[in-house]
Amino acid sequence: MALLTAPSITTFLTKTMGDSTASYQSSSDYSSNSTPATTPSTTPDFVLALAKHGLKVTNLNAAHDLMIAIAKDAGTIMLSAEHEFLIAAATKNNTSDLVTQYDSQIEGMVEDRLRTAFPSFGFLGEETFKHGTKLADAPTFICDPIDGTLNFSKGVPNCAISLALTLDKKPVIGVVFNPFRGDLYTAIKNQGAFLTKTATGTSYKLPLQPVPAPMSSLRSCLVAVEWGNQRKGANWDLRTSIHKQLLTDSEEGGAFCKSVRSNGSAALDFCYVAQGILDCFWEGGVWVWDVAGGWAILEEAGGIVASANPGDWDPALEGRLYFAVRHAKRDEQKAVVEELWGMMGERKFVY
Ligand code: LIP
Repeated sequence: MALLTAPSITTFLTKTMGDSTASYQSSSDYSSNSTPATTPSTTPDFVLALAKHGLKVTNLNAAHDLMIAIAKDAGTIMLSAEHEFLIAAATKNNTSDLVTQYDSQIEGMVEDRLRTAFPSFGFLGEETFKHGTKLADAPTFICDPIDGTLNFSKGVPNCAISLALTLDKKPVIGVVFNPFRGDLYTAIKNQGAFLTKTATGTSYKLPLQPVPAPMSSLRSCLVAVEWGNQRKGANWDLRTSIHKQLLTDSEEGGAFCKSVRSNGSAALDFCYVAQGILDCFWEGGVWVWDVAGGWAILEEAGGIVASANPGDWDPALEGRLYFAVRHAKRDEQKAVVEELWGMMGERKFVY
């Protein structure tokens, strides 16, 4: 397990990532028992993408540090939420789709601070999203002020603020913070992904198990699924039938996966897959703000994101169709995706 102390990460990044051509060296206080910390600082493509937008790695690092500071302040707001306002949560699409006054309060704070520091960047937030808005190629902050609002309103400690920065519609920074567990997940493209336990300040490089356990098939997987809040029609039939097929004993034609888990926060599901405590997460219907932060973290932790629907290995961030798979050998990741796609046959989510 790779372990860093919080100040070490900052030193590590600022020492080595001063400009877009800086080489990325392992810090002397980085202690890993199996994975070297030497990650290439930049790929040629990424250097070009940054240059196209007039950015340097130092700009990404500054955005990342600010996003962390903001996420921690959002966490303080979440921790101090008052019961009377939580139970007064309003409904959005239906009674299982909630919004509290804290969602709007946090998003307002996030937008103000990010726009002040990076006035030329775009901003897309769950609570202020206007239907039909499309993500631009320009640098854009994406914010889900509280992912897992239902959990939050009920006091289930599995919810988080999720922030991302996208470039060319791809997530390049992710910050996901669950203040109830003190779990801060962070990543910058080509700089690795980390889990910091804020109670102790100890940081771990993700995935926690750098040499991944074999993942021969869905049978070996603990699979994250969510139920969503659309509970009728073809999408619902497909969702529930796949959940059943995942669980069913192979003697009756199912995948007989270890089990399924529904955590109530897509952002955290992505982070748990990045961490390696869950093996994969199959989901259709959530939105770009639910997944953008976790996606950046998962990719930096060696995971992949395919589509929830068969055939698409390069799903759009805004496409609402995701199958996130943890760090593993490439052929094992591919086999698990294809096994699940095979279970779907001709059926597809339509969002
Ligand atoms: C929630 C998701 C969750 C999904 C819910 C909802 P919110 O996001 O993260 O996984 O099942 O339907 O969309 O609304 O709490 O930000």
